[in-house]
Amino acid sequence: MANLKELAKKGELLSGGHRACAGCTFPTIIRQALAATDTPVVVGAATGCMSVATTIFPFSAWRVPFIHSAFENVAATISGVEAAYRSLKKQGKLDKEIRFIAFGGDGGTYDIGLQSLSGAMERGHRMLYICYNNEAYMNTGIQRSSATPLGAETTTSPVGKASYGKKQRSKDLTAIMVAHNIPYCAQASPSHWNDFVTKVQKALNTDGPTFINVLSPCRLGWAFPPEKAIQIARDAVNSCYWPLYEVENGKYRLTYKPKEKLPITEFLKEQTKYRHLMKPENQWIIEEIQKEVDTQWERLLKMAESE
Ligand SMILES: Cc1ncc(C[n+]2csc(CCOP(=O)(O)OP(=O)(O)O)c2C)c(N)n1
Repeated sequence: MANLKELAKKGELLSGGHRACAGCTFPTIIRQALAATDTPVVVGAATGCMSVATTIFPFSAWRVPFIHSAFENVAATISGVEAAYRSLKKQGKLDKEIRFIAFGGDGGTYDIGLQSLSGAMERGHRMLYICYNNEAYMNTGIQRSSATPLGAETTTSPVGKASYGKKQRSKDLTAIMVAHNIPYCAQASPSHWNDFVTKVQKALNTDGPTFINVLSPCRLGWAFPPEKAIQIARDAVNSCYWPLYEVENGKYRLTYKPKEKLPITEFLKEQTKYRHLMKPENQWIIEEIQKEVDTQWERLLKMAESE
């Protein structure tokens, strides 16, 4: 368990003055993740909103060493840095404890960077990969990704007479990462800071590859008033749309159980990308989404109970 007073004393490792939209959740995610570190860290980020908005040349909002890599290879970049670190340690040229974190958006993680992420995890580098998942390619204008949910409107899954938005469900990347048999894997949300910070601490203390998928509501692509960002993340968790759980050496554990499971409409209704679903002719899509959420939640409960 993280202690808020202790975390606050550490100071922030992401400065103000970056160019993220007001109400964007990734600055909160970065701050929470870096607050969890006790040793120096080296961070890499794939091309995407996070790298673009925090490192507009010649400035950087990062108060830690930072490497911007291409869209598809931040996991390879950071695994290379980690390998060099291990070599220097072995040669006796370095004795500091340093940790390595790679950040990627869902486009850079679920889609284009999946091969480099899979490779880094399989090779067993001691690094944490954090996917900040805003469920679309936001930096280039809200195109659908494989993390975009069923029925969501994006510029490449537009809503109109011939279309109700994205026709496919989102890929379950967390499950794909669990299938890599890495020692630590989790889902988190910035609305539950203690849960997230504790997960980052656990991941960084794990001697091996680790992965955390964090939901990152996007003010622009999901379209909600800036002040609602964290509430929307909380609704995602409380509707069980985005369950908080961890898988440690193959063992599933729910890290948060909502007292009252909200209906999925509570989460959907705040976002413009689902506005069309509120029409009677699209009611069936909401029912589909609810069914999928219920099925996945039941599955997760069973997985956690059977351990
Ligand atoms: C190989 C490659 N394809 C496409 C692009 C163009 N591009 C840059 S950022 C981006 C979208 C990033 O989306 P995501 O990873 O989800 O991050 P977000 O911007 O949503 O934070 C795209 C398509 C690129 N830089 N490299």
